Amino acid sequence: MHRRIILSILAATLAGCAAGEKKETAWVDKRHALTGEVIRLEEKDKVVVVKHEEIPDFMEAMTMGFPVPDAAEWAKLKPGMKIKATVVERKDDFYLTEIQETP
Ligand SMILES: [Cu+2]
Repeated sequence: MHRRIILSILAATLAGCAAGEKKETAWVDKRHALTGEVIRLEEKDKVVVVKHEEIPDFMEAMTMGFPVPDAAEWAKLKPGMKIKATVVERKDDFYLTEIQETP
């Protein structure tokens, strides 16, 4: 009986802490415009390696990999392709979407 009450209090306290923590670290995904060129495709991981221009407030110009979660977008990518896309920056990772080929 007591044990159950104590467990309930503990659960309520933990839930309170978790809610508080969530509020403090509330994250809103950020979207950044990317311009670059596809260098290669890492098929197994669905990662496209892009030589991209500077992305203001996010990163300088470099060559790096971006996960592409959308299968239809992935299927269109080819090495040498010039692209514009959106990098979605999440709390712990990022991915590439809204990929468009540019001339
Ligand atoms: Cu980069």
